[in-house]
Amino acid sequence: MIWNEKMETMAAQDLKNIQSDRLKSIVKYVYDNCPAYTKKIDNHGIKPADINTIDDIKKLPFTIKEDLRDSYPFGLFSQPIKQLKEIHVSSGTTGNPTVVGYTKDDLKLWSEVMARAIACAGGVPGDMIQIAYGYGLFTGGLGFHYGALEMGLTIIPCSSGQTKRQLKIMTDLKPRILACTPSYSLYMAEEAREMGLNPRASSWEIGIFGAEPWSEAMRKEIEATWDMEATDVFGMSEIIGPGVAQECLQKNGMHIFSDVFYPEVIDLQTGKEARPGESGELVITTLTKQGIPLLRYKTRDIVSITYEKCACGRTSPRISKIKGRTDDMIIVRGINVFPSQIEHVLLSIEGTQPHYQLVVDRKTGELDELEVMVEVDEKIFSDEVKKLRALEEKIRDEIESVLGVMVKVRLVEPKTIPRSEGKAKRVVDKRTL
Ligand code: DLL
Repeated sequence: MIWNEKMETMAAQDLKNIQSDRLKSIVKYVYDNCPAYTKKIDNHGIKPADINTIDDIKKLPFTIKEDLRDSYPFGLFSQPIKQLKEIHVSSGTTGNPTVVGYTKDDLKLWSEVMARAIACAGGVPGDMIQIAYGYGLFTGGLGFHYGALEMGLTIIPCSSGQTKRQLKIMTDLKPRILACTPSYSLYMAEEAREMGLNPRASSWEIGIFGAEPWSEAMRKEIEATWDMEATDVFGMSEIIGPGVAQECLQKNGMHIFSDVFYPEVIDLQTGKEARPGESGELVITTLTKQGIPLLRYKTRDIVSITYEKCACGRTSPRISKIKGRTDDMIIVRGINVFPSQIEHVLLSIEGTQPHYQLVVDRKTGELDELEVMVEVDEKIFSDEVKKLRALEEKIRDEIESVLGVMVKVRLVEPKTIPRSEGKAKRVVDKRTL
């Protein structure tokens, strides 16, 4: 079902008109209510009156993560703190954490877009959903919770972790929808087998997986393992949390709810708009948010976009799977490496598991070394050394041909690589650059 027929199937020109009206209002709103934005817009040499249609968005300055950090904790807010009904804080690796907050209307918006997302994945009112994203300061658990409430689902708010208990709950209560990170769904499958359960017999028919990168090959793996439809959900705390974009069952790009989150894709080299189908950095403007609206926020996520109508009937643009980050991308001997490229190779090779970790190191005076640790299944691990070597070589050759950089491959026993109940840690960078 389509949750909001009007907004999600609107003709292109009508959508553009709404986006134009909303952009005009939001620019004036932040200019009048947030001194940091007043300054930013003034410094950019424009006035809110210069913004009349959605195409004028290009006249606006970008907002970056550092703007949020520099104005920590509340400097980019457009509403007094007492108007905020909920605050989330994400820990960064360096410097101040990022603080975001929601007014009552923002919470309504979040519920609305998450209801759209769950419907887009195939959920209908009356379904039971097991939410195994973390609840708390992370936006995953509560975002799904609000959307499910809005939709009229029966919620099991498991949060992440306590895997055996999750599986018992699934077996006994028989929820139809599972929401968690893709890597956690595979971890749960391992535990299920250990408990003597057959994952393919599970009650889950739909999975809504996101918060971390995953590949098409990983989707196939999850779908085959659990006998379910695995869909991708995208979002980030700064914009709203989960609920920025969601795949429908065509599984051909994530519908971005562009009447409220206006997307641009910016070419990394030229800084200009990338053509549809070409990769670039996703930039989002929140068109209706009140607490902490952001203009042209640079997400650091690399995607491509298409404006073609989807067979599901929705007219919203669709973004590709996240192809990498402008920052988590690692550079090894001058070559850009995305963990997703390696994942892709591993999943195409028999016997390897989609549990892997990249370790980058640089000894003094030497070149970067990239080691790929790959788990193999029990059967392969107990094979003779000759066979293991051959498999290592095969993986190495394939990775090297994709990346164009030398790598070391180390096969490790099942369950050696640390599992995560949230986002998997794919890269360990030991270099001091
Ligand atoms: O991860 C929000 C979320 C929760 C999304 C649950 C989906 C499901 P943050 O913790 O702020 O918010 O992290 C945002 O995670 O910029 C992406 O790099 C990455 N990310 C989120 N969804 C996907 C996805 C939540 N489907 C950052 N594929 C984003 C790849 C994703 N990366």
